[in-house]
Amino acid sequence: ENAAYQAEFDAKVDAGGFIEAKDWMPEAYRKTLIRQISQHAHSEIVGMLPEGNWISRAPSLKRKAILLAKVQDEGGHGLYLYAAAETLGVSRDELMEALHSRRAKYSSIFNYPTLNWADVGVIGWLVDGAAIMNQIPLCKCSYGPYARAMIRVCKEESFHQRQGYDLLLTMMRGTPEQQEMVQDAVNRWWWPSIMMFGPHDKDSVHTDSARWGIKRISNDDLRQKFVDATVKQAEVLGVTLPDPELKWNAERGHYDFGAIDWEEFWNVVNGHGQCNVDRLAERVQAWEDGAWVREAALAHAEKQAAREQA
Ligand code: FAQ
Repeated sequence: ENAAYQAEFDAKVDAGGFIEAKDWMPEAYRKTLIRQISQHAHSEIVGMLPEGNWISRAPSLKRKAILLAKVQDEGGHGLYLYAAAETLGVSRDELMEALHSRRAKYSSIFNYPTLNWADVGVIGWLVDGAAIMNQIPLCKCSYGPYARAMIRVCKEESFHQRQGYDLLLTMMRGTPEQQEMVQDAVNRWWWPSIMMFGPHDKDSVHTDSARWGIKRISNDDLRQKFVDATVKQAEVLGVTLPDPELKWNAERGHYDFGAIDWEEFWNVVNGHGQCNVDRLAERVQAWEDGAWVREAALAHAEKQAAREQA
């Protein structure tokens, strides 16, 4: 019986169709989706922290309003994605427990500190830029609830990317000090941003993910697309990307770039980056501080249910 279900599943995936929550699916497919979607959700939620750090110090009311909206959007993406993961039969509590006990990962990028105001712009430009590059193909991934969530998320990320670029353009038209802040931020965020795409394809262990139509484009191909798109944007902005080996390769039709420091990448992924301890501590604290809200909501729901029965 399973073989028939499997054949139906394979045919649907091969034809570019969507698998829905109540459809039969291989256990390994369910597992890798829960892993990826929940880690994506955790990244959105932890990703609120580096920029959240600047809300109270934004230089104008306009920039503060933009930043507030952006950080709220990230919170919304996280909740969307937790809900998508829950359709696969895992509970919100289990997902949170996995994050808080460090069993689940979140993106390496959010373990770097935001040291100056230009960091907010560079996160929008490079980090949201990389996120969009990675998420556009996910709009067509084989799992319907994840694919549909990605459509709205990508639209919002596109606003995030533009606000970052706009912020940087403004600073680059400003004083020499402001220009230096932008270059300093670019120097610190460039390499971590291209690490976001994950290990080289040969070291990417979740190869089934491509076969099942979850990842439509590989880590290295997405990274290359991102580098190719970003070089021209850096020129317009008037900043230098901190890679002396970055140059156009006419034969390949792509930019070549220098070697990634994988030791740094795995160090950060495995909990030893500059901010890992603080980020997680903040999330755990927020969860504990919010306990009374969860209790109140549950008590309210119980009361409502009892009233309906009476
Ligand atoms: N950081 O076999 P692969 C955002 C792990 S955007 C940490 O290649 P896979 C928006 C990987 O999990 C950021 N860990 O894995 C925003 C696996 O470990 P595991 C979030 C990483 O899954 C912007 C191991 O290495 N976006 O939040 C990283 O096939 C601004 C082996 O790797 C997404 O999550 C990394 N960078 O490919 C918010 C997108 N890379 O799970 C606020 C969806 C790899 O076995 C402000 N996710 N690892 O323990 C994906 O597309 C994929 O999961 C990849 C990794 C491409 C990230």
